[in-house]
Amino acid sequence: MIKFPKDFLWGAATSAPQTEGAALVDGKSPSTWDKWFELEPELFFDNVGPNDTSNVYYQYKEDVALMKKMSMNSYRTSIAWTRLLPDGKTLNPKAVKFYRDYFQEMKDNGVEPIVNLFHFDMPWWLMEKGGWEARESVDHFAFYAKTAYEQFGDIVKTWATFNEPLVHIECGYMGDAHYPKVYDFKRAIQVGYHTLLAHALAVKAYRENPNNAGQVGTILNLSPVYPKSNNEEDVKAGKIADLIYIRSFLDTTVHGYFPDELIEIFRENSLLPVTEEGDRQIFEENTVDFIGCNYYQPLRVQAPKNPHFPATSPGAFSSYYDWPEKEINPHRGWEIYPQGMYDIAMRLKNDYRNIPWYISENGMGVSEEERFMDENGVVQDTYRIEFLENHLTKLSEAINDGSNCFGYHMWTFSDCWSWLNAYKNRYGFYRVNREDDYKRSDKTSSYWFKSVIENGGFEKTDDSNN
Ligand code: BGP
Repeated sequence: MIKFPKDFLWGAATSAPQTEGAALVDGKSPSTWDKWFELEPELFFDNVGPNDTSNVYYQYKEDVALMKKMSMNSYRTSIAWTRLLPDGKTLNPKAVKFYRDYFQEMKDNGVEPIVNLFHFDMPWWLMEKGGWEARESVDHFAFYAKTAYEQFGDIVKTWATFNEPLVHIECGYMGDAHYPKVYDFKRAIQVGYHTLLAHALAVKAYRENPNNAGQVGTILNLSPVYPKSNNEEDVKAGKIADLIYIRSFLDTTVHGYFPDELIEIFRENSLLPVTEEGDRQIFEENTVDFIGCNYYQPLRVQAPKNPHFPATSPGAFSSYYDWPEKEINPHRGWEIYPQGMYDIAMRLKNDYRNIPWYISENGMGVSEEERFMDENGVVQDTYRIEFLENHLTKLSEAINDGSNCFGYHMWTFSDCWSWLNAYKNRYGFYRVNREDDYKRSDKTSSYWFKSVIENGGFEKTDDSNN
């Protein structure tokens, strides 16, 4: 039997822009996603945009009832900045009502809300001023955070500042999966710096108000880095990738400072961001209470194929390594590697003062899941159960080895909109039948997970191979 601690948090995660819909309704202003869809709808799978997601703005009660049915004790979503403060300054009473009702509905049904402030959804008005590249964004964010705590802090006791800050930096400034889709490492570093500073100021805002008696943390995508081999060049590449993708976020938010080695690399290559006096102290004084770890896949690297200096991209320091033995989820193209969950759990224990943390996302996106629907309309997602079993087994090993993990959240609860991929890949415990008034229907993983929650664990089946 794989057993978990008694008060373990069991639940699922999502975000406002991926579920709510009602993108420009009741006073909400556009985010970069709303505007980008207006400008280039053809980039979005099946032309489905953020105005047409899972209708949670109107159907949240239905979802919360299903959470209760599954015996879940916690759930993470985010607040849309553009709904709460459409112009960055003026409180939107309809947003206050919606979120208060939604979070209270969870509470009333035994589901603890974990609320995140930023899930890739930069307000358009702020993007027009430069987004996270502009220093003023950090003060706007701190004001938004303070407002959210004031409006919902009596109901919500666990707050996260950002979801996966690496992603809007990397996909927006070193790739084309997020707006403004430019490729510029130096600008990306500035965006990263302001994001982390905004995070620290949001932590500060929480602690400054004595009425805030809960926890504040952040949610990072932590993909453990594995070099191709033990040869010196590969190991060095691994070390730098780890500095850029993991330590720049974890050291700053947990320890309160940027790693010296990273500062040195940026200095040598004229990549240092613009900072202001006093910033260092803000980082030092505002470390987190907990970490949420989103774990999907590891990061495998090797010595850079085409080293070129001065560095214009992280590719100058390491190259991606395609491990021939990897198991892959072909729908998303992501490696499946449960051992990575154990390794990151032990890293948090050993290098990050065994800080309290939880798995805030882990899951498997599969396309055309209607193929697996049985005659009763239930999606037989046995592949998802196997995925969960294998990851939870590794997580329980890490807990037994002393890692301070307090929960597990699956991505996601009911199928949701996945950015440019829209509804291509489905991740939920429940199917969202968009063509049938967004009705929710069961997948077998929801029955399996309910029994795990109720039994505090599960009996491992023979055919799972980890
Ligand atoms: C994480 C994000 C989520 C979610 C998930 C699945 O990186 O926090 O927002 O989307 O990944 O990825 P995708 O939707 O790209 O398939």
